[in-house]
Amino acid sequence: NCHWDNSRGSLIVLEGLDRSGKTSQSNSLVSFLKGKGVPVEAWHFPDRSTTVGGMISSYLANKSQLDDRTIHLLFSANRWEKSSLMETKLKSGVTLVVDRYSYSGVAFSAAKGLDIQWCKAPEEGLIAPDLVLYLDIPPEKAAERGGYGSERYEHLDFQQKVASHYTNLHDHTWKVIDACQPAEDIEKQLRELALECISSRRDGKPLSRLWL
Ligand code: 2DT
Repeated sequence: NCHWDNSRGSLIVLEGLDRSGKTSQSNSLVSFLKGKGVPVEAWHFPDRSTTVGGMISSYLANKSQLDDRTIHLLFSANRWEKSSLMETKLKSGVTLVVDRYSYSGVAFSAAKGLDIQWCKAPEEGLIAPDLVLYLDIPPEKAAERGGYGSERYEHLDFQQKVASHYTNLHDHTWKVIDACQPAEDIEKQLRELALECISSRRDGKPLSRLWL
């Protein structure tokens, strides 16, 4: 274990379709980094623990109805309400591994037919990730894995639209990982990419902001 102090933490985001393996891969990555002595926390959006998160959760469970723009803005508000804590953590040297972020926000709402620029606007100014790990799986394969729950978006035709919108969001921070590989191979690639990202933060690269 080397010294991770005197540098800010990294913002590492995992994205991908439902059933791409995102959640178990982020948990495994966090345990690995902890074992390396990296100060790290696992985060997840939507954060269902807040008042806004409660509204989102009830919408996802089909227990409440909201129009597409309203729910979009709530997802965004849910990131904004966490953004100052996020900044404090990163500046104090804690790396955050975040399961879903603004890319889910845009891809899922755009899949409903909302304008992409409109979808991106409320995300502008949120902290930009240092690294986005995209677990790439064909929607048909993800559906074959089974285990779609009863939540609103867990249908093949909708996931196909989401996948096509994710493709348009790739930028220089993205690494696309083939999510059809054995879990151990994916794990290994994520670990390498994360460690590389965390060590390069020691050069003091400042936090940047999304989409400005
Ligand atoms: P989880 O199954 O990961 O809890 O996600 N979603 C998520 C959006 O539509 N917009 C967002 O900004 C975010 C973060 C993806 C629940 C669902 O919420 C969708 C799946």
